[in-house]
Amino acid sequence: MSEQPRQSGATEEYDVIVIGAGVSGMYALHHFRQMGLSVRVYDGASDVGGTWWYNRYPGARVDGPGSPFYCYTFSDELMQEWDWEETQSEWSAVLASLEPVADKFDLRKDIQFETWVKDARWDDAAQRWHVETDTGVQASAPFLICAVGALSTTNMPDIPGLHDFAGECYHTGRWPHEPVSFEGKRVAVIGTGSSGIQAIPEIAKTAAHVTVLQRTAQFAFPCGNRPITPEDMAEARENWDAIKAKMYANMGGFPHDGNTRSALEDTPEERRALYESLWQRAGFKFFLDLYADIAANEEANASLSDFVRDKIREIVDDPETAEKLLPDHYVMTKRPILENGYFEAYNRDNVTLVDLREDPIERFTPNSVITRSGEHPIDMLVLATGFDAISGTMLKLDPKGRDGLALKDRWHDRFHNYVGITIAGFPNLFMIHGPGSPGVFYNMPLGAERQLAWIGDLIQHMRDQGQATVEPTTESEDAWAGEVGAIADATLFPRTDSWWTGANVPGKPRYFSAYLGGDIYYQRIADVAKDYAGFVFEPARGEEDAEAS
Ligand code: NA7
Repeated sequence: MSEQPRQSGATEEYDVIVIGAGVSGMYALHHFRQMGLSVRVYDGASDVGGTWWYNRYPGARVDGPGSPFYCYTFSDELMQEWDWEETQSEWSAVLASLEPVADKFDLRKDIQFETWVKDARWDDAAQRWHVETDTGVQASAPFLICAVGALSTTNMPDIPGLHDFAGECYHTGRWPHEPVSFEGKRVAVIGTGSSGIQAIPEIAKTAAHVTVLQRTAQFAFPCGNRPITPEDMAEARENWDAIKAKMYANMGGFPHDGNTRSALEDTPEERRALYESLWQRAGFKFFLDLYADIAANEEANASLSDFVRDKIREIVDDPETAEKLLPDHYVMTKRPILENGYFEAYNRDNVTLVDLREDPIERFTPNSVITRSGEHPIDMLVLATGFDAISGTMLKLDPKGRDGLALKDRWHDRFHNYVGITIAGFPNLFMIHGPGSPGVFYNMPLGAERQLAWIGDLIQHMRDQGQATVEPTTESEDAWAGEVGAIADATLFPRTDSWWTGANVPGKPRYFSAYLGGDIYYQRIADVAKDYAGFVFEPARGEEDAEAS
């Protein structure tokens, strides 16, 4: 293996092909290059950033624990050079933090942008993945890294007449790069997940009218965005080693201690007092400092749900609107949302809420949306309808493994995988943030680094042992599924329809597929790497034949 790509006929040959130049794909390129491998990355976008390159809708910002710790840890220099300005950075600030990474490590020279991988196929005789792009590139490599994003394939609603709508229509996950003006326009927004809830108050500032079409009312918490001062940055830089160690040891990959208490250890008054103080402080730390059993115990869960519902009633002036905004699922079992004036937006004269449960959409016309109760004339439609998440982009890629086995067929009933990274029948294919891994339940840049380090170690092990291919057994996949399922079943997460359970996409296998154990996952995969139990290796074809003769 070498750093230099080769050419075989019309096919470009590399050691590693990476699909996706988002946070994970960028680090994959750097990491494998450091190992002395030749790497090629393909991405449909025209620059780095993945999800952050696409999700540039108004109000889009980090809705996790936030900057400066939503970041790579592999280079200490980056922490010395980055200058974050806000804890909940806007999408543009996240891109502005990734672009210098691409510059510093000269990543772009090995990334082919505006190039969509339309076919990825295992060639068993050559023991290589063969990739074909929509720009006509043919490339092959023994290793294929699918850094395709957990939130990248948009979920488009199937509503009669939608395609007849003649006004402007945008999906939040594919927002245009040109400025979009809402000035004087009547805008309908479908979807009240994180994207809709971030966008609605921003759109309402200038639109003539906003009609929110809500299918499920959501629990949303104050975003608590605050400036990061030069002193904050200096402190982060100074203590970076200790902070990193804490991130590695923390359940979610953040430098945070968390709360190990049960809600049931406190009286109802004490619980309310805690919720109130967290609400006032605001930000993602609300969730990190909550009782440990909020998402596992019904009584604990109800105490927080009641608190948030009361907050919504307090904030929203019109009692009828407030009532429609009250969620009725277990709090935290859909992605918890950080909002910036979402509930307050309903106190404006130009925002109307339509509860689709009692007043469903019947159809679109060229200039309106018709719900059961009547017609709403609109100039613009914003689809904040989310993603075919976690497994959706792998299914869209639909790689073909041994004997032409299509991933869609392998995954028709569930997302079979081992350690959340590998799939039986798909040798040398590795997923980042795929089903069976913590994915969106962990600090995603750090999670990608840790998964890629593990994959790099496995590739090194294969080089040392003279092995050409690796894939898991179906037995190890089943055991892994049992482990993932057992952890999830101890919580309330599987009881709610969400994109975590695949319920937002009709026809998708419906179950909770993420590994909820946080940092325990990384201990587990480190244990697996001690002897790679559960995997089958094959030497290079020529060597196997030579041994047999
Ligand atoms: P989400 O969280 O999946 O939200 C999508 C929203 O769109 C949600 O309210 C859905 O209702 C609604 N939806 C989806 N399809 C329809 C149809 N057909 N009709 C009406 N309403 C619909 O996606 P986001 O983009 O907001 O957030 C994704 C993640 O990105 C987020 O969690 C952050 O981590 C970043 P439902 O709840 O399914 O009833």
